[in-house]
Amino acid sequence: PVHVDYLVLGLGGMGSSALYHLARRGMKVLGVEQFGIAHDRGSSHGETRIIRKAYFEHPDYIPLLQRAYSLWDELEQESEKSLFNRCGLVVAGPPEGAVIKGVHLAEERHGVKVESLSAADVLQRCPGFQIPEGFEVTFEPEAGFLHVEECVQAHMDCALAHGAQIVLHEPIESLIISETEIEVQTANQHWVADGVIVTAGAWSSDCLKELQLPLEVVRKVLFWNPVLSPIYDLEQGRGGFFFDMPYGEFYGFPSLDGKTVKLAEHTGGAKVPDPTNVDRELSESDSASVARFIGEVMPELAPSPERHAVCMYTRTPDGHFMIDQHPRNQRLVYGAGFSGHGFKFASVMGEILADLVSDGKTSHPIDFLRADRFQDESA
Ligand code: PYC
Repeated sequence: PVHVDYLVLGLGGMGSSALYHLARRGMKVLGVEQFGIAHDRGSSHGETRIIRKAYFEHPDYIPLLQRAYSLWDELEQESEKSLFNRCGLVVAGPPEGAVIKGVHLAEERHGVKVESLSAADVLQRCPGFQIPEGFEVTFEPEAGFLHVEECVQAHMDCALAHGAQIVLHEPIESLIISETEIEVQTANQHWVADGVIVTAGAWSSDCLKELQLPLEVVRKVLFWNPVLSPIYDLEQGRGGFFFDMPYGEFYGFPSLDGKTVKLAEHTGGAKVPDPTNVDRELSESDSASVARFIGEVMPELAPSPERHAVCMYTRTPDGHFMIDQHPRNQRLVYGAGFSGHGFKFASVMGEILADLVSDGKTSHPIDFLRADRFQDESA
């Protein structure tokens, strides 16, 4: 086998960032990807991803988000690309629901800037939305969206500029982990590495079979529906939105092209037995819940999509990420189970994974994301 210092397996949102962070520290690193750069086969495609700090999932994510914001800014400067649009985010739901309560917890614990919108504010801030009876509406002005493929491309471009090497279109066949080194085999290559980062998204369980990670991959459909008026346009000052409805959570973005709005259901999704062969065709039942949401909340949007894309969520049992090191070899590091809300963290996750593989530790507060929380449950 050919010796390499560091390998990063999987160059999507998280892997491209890990590659960049190792390369910018002057480490010798090789990235391996089974598809191309910024591909549309995994979980880092579809034009846009929400970024926000009023993190209703758990307040412990907020310190990581503070760093993620700084690193996205740095990446914009280094790549000279526009990656982050701070258009703001409307979050609406029942005041006693986990989403609205979580937004207020973020405000209280970490001072995240959030405005509570009155009915009159709603008309001004988010016209074109019919707010369900009894809902509370908040607006986070520093939230927005990331251009997802451009972010992956920027991390890759900057990683290559710092000397990273890459091998594309090379699926991993096996990973052999001993206490001192890690062997990686593909159809054409055999490497032995001092440290390996696994950021394989929906393929993480396959890649790390012996760890039996408690991950479930689900199919998610993203929709672009035609607008009936310019009311949702980014150019008109509109932001993103996230609604906690009684039948699911729905989110979307302002219209970037003046013709369509991208939106999707965050909850639900059919289990994917084989991520390489996920069904990418649209069936009638795929759009039913989004059409219902549009009918109830977004009267200026057509209920049938003009186009769609299929991506995957890799979910953990509690919906929180899994960042850890292999119990037999701490130099095998993985970031997995981003559960459909991870992309905004890619900038800081790359830094954390690079810390773990090169130093064996990180100063970032990630204990709540370690894998042993699942062992504790079954003990
Ligand atoms: O992270 O805000 C988010 C999000 C919403 C839907 C999917 N991810």
